[in-house]
Amino acid sequence: MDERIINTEGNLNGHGLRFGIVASRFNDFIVDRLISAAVDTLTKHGTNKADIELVRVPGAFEISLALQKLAESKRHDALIALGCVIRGDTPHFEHVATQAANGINQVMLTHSLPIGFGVLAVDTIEQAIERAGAKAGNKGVDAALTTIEMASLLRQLER
Ligand code: INI
Repeated sequence: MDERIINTEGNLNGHGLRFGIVASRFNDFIVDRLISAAVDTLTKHGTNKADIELVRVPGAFEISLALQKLAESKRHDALIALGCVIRGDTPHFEHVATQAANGINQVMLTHSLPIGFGVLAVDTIEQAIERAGAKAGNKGVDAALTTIEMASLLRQLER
């Protein structure tokens, strides 16, 4: 890295940061694992449990509306979206998964608030299990790490 340029990067120190998590109940046997992993990751990186607010919504389609209300409240440094859409369960898989992703992105950009994206969109239950702590890691961890880094980056960019 050229040391003459101004280099700004977030870090993984979650101390003093406040997080809101919006998680859907649909496929809760998967989503509950994402929530546990996300909360563990935040606390391992220094965030107080009292600074983590968990909001549950019925399905992935409802996540963005709850995120929007949390964003409007300005109580958090960053938000995390957790859910699980399984193609096998529904012919309107594409709508639910795409609208959830679009809505989350819209809230993030409208409010300039980082939102970690941990909504699984998979073909089968097996693939969901793999991404919720089995073979392919846990997307709750990935979403939490990304969110800490982006919250820390935005704090720096706002200075
Ligand atoms: N919601 C999910 O979170 N995951 C799914 O797999 C799913 N399927 O399969 O239908 C799902 N549907 C419900 C949707 O998110 C809304 O809650 C519902 O359409 C009411 O608005």
